[in-house]
Amino acid sequence: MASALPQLTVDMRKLGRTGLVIARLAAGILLLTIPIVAQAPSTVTGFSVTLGSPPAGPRPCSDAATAGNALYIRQGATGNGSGADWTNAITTPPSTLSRGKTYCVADTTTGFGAWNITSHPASTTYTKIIKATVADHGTSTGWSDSFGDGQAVFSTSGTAAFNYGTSGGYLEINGNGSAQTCGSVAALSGGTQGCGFKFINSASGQFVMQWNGNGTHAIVRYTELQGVSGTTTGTSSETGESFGLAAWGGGFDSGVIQYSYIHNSMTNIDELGAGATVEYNYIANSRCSGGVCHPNVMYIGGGTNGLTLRYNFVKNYDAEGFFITWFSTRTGPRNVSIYGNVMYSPGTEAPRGIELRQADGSGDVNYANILIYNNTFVSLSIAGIYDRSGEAFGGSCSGCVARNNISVNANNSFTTMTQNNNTDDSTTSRFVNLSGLNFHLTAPLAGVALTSPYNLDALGNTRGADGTWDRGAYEFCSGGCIVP
Ligand SMILES: [Ca+2]
Repeated sequence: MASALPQLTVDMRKLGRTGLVIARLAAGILLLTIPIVAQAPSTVTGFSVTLGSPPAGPRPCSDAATAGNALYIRQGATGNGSGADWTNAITTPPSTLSRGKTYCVADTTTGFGAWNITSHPASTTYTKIIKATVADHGTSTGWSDSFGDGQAVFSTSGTAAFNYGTSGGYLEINGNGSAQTCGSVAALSGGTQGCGFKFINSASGQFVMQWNGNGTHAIVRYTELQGVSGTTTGTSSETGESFGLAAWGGGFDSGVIQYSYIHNSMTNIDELGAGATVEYNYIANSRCSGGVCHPNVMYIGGGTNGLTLRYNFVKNYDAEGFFITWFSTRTGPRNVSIYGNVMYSPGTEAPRGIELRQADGSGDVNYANILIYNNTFVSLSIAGIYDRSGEAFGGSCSGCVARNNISVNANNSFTTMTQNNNTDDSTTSRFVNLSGLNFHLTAPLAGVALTSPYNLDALGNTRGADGTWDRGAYEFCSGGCIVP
């Protein structure tokens, strides 16, 4: 995946099947050979990116089986239910998790109902819930490859399709996929969302995945979360307040959501705790219609102290995108880095990219250290970056900085923010293929050089390696970009 790529100037002509890259430092003198993950070669044709096959990644089920820590879950198994192998698999996801175990889960047939976890002993040793695949399923006893070529689905029309209702934390939910199969890279490269786990809540005003008050250091990856608002434009079928992944009251501290497809809830991510990372996700259809609802892509509230929000693709939503806000107390979100995201929402009600606003009748909320770098905002009828400090009940913003962003048909209002090298116009032709969701640039568009970790784009390209650090989510690389 992108993070594994070498952070050096790479000559694409020398990228071969041998697993070696000949890298050339800027000084042009030193030659290095660097081992990379073996995979089929990716290609760059103009700026149309074709992904290679996924690299061989971690094999958590196989590793757990080797270590003697694996338990197996398979709907319809007819053995003794001990979980010792696929024949004797557990047939219903347990409400009590055994700390440190790896639960390998087969494809479902009719689908499970809700998974409500009520007991999980506290420890910093991770417990893992892993989608079994053909390539990674642990024991072969009782296994059929037909158990590992689809999704494991959990659905409800109740409170939550997944609920973590205990305090232990350190839980990983992993659909065992790749950037090519789930999340923003797949969405923007013509892939399909083949996430290993899928949680569905078909009820209005409820939760798909709930970590309220619980779940420190949780990890969710290669997972699909589907809510109830089914339409992409026009009137949404959701009339209540529904949530995709929610962590009210301090849940999901230091949590990670990555390479996931989160869609069709009023607010798709809501109120994560301190220190969370949200990256490489495809987030779509944050929508609702009705008097009580107020759709946001991601509600970032006062519990947020430290948040990395990067490399996501956000499409089709009705109101605030990434909403920096709070109420009740004066301390709002702080220490938030938002970079390398694409937000695109033509034809929806009133989308804005990043909005900073809120207060209550007793005074303004204070936001601090909100950094907005190298994002691309397109077709957002209200705004791209929208700082509403200065309005009555607008809040106030200190250390809020916007640089190197591109807004096309998405007007910015920086108000009190520090800002430079941002583009705000209606030039859709600067993108390679807007209707095809290719937001790469057709030509350089110089921004200002920043420091690490802002020096890579979502595909792992080093910004400024060709002498020009470009604006927007994707670096323009003279001579071609490297791709996953
Ligand atoms: Ca460049």
